[in-house]
Amino acid sequence: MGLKSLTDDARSVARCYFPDAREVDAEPYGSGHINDSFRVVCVLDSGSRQLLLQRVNHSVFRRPELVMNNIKRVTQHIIAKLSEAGVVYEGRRALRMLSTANREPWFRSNNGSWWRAFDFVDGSVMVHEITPESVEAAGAAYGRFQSWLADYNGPPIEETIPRFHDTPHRLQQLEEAITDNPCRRVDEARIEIERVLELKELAGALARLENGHGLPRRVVHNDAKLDNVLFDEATGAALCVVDLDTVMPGTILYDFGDMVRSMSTPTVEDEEDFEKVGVQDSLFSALVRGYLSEANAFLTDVERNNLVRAGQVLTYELVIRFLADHLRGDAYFKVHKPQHNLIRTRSQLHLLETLLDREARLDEIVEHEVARLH
Ligand code: GN1
Ligand code: MG
Repeated sequence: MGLKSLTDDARSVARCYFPDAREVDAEPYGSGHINDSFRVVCVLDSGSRQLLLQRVNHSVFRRPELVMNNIKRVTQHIIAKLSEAGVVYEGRRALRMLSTANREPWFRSNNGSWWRAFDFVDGSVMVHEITPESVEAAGAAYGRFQSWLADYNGPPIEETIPRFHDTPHRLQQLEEAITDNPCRRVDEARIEIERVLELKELAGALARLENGHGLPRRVVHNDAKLDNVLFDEATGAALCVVDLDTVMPGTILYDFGDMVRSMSTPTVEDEEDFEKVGVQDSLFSALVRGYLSEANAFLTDVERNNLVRAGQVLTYELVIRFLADHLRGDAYFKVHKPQHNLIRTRSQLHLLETLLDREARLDEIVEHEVARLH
């Protein structure tokens, strides 16, 4: 469906939340690869109300109702934590999911689409520029999010996408795509395929820690990138973590690894000038500092000692996923230009090479930042 008619749909879905709205306006919002998001303004008699309205991609999230339940449980837990800490909830430190006028937690349209709405966080912006300041603030925001959830003991948080960060499984799916070669794209990706297969050992690194070394399973975000943090437009402070669809049981290393992947290089995920792509000490140390400022208190040694490894594995995993999707004809990630997933693969592979080459230095940075806290 075209973006225009989808935006029209968003406008009419908003009326299921606010049937009395005098006016409804909607515009596409954000740059997610999976769901479709809209910023909606509803003009009501009592004033304007801004919403973040999203159509959930239900071929990715096959049980949207479980996703919404998870989000509800997690956000309620966080709001309770804030109130324990004496913070009056004013809608900016955690998302608040809205019910439809019929008191349903989501809206299912006649064509089978799933929609849900949140209050738009007032005065919030996304920050796309990767600087030591933005990265340190985002690292702290994810650390805080995890620490709030460290004692979560409410109703179960379901695994909504099975084996989401199971890297060996992702590798197996890639190998199948190489064998099937459904779009005849294997040849153009030969060099990348060869390198990914050479690095195979890396795939099982986190799974080995979970099985033999007591790596704890917790409730984690699972998509911890800079774009999923909202910042205060006025002060630049990180307000809250969003995009909670993949909040599921997992290890904190999934989140920290994704932070390294998305915030330790100043470049975007699909940077085509590969020479610019690579981990920078100043960004990496800012990230570790921000994250540990909130997370150090609850981390175990096995978690703390594998932060660098996590960055390598999660970057490797995304290389695998982008490459597999390229070979399968771009069925999963939204693409905006020819070979987009191959470009993403190459860019992330460049980053991975630097994370591998500079491992000893990155471990030193972690040690240094841990020592500063004692
Ligand atoms: C997807 O939807 P978005 O853009 O926040 C993907 C993540 C990837 C990310 C890469 C459900 O997240 O796993 O790390 O793209 N989400 C899903 O940018 O697959
Ligand atoms: Mg996401």
